[in-house]
Amino acid sequence: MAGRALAGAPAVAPAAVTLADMQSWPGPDVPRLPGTGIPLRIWDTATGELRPTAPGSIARMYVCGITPYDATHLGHAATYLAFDLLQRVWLDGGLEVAYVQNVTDVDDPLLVRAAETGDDWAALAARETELFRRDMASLRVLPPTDYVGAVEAMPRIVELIERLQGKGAAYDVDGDLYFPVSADPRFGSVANLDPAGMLALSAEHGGDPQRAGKKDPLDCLLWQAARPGQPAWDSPFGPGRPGWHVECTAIALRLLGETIDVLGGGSDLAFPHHEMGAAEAAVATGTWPFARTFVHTGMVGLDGTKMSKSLGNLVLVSRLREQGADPMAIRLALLAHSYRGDWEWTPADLPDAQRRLDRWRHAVAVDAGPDAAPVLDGVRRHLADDLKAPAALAVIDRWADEALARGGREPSAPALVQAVTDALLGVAL
Ligand code: 5CA
Ligand code: ZN
Repeated sequence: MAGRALAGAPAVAPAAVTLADMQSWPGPDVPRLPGTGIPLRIWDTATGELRPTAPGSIARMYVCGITPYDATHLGHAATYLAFDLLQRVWLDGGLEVAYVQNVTDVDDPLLVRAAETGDDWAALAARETELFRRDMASLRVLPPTDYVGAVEAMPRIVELIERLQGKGAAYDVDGDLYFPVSADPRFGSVANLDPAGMLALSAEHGGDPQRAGKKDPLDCLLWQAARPGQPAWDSPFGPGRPGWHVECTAIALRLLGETIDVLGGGSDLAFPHHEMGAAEAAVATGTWPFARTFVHTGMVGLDGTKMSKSLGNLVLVSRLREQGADPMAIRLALLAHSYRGDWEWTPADLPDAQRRLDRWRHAVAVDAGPDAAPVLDGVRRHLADDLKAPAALAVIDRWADEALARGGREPSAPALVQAVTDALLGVAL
């Protein structure tokens, strides 16, 4: 989004600097609720504990965005919804939120898919990013303050690589540049894996532990020299394109500063992506930790396997919408699962959510209902406690059951419940 962006150290006012021309998506208004929200505690992967997020007046969050080579599936949607809830809790607490999300609009999986289908890689990325925007808008996911493509961030990525070079934290392997993980004495403290676990995940998620000439098999690519038939950008290191991790690190450092409150994504990003990003940032800035909390969502599966674009076992948000699903029912279906654990999508999820949505809609249509102050309090408490959405939904369920079974005497209660589901759960009734 060509909008506000932040530069420099924490606790500065949003500056008029911007990195991006990439458009975000239209966000819904978030109603203000009576009273004040509760400060958020959330599970931090790095320390393995629930931690308070205690930002200054501005909360800074970076959430890894899509690699746009295929359509948004329910796993992506569940992940972005978790960070949407997080943002809603912060907003309810009166914080201003600076939220940056990237689009990995040039990377191996995108180039491979484009080559397979004979598509132009940039056109494929543009098309799938546009579909993602529409999916996010339909689900009422709050947009990032800045939505940034890797391609448009190229000068910032090159700057960061130069900065790492200046610290002696870049070396050449046959023309490609690598980041030595040994440069960060705290390397490994995000995902806390043993060496065998790190090697396995590195191979699985875009790393090249087998490549000869590296100092450590885990060292990750900073800049890949141009390959025939692939897009390349000029740089002081020769024409080429950036490695994946350094892209996110560069965008986050540039727009959010040296220390952010939350670095987020699915659990498959904890290692190597966020581990490498945190190490690169720490070496470049001399500041640690890069993020006060590393927040990871569980993987959504289908038929026993993680939903994944590369495997193709997908339930697409756009397909469900085409088939006539109410986006608010899709949203409720995802919120019915705790964000932290892995879970399986089943055919019952959507009809169950639709029934719940219908019930809530009937309940808020009554003229007067049971007192809704405990609903506000309950939903606030559950969400501020590690985003316990299923428990928050149960609070609304209880009020709706009561309203429909016995009615109530509070004429303002239905409107308050509606405002609570809108502001905190993002569900428009
Ligand atoms: N572009 C990179 C991040 S910089 C990337 O991982 N893109 S992605 O399109 O593969 O995934 C986008 C987000 O969805 C990531 O946070 C990823 O962890 C999450 N994600 C992918 N598959 C699932 C799934 N099955 N369940 C939950 N979240 C998922
Ligand atoms: Zn990322």
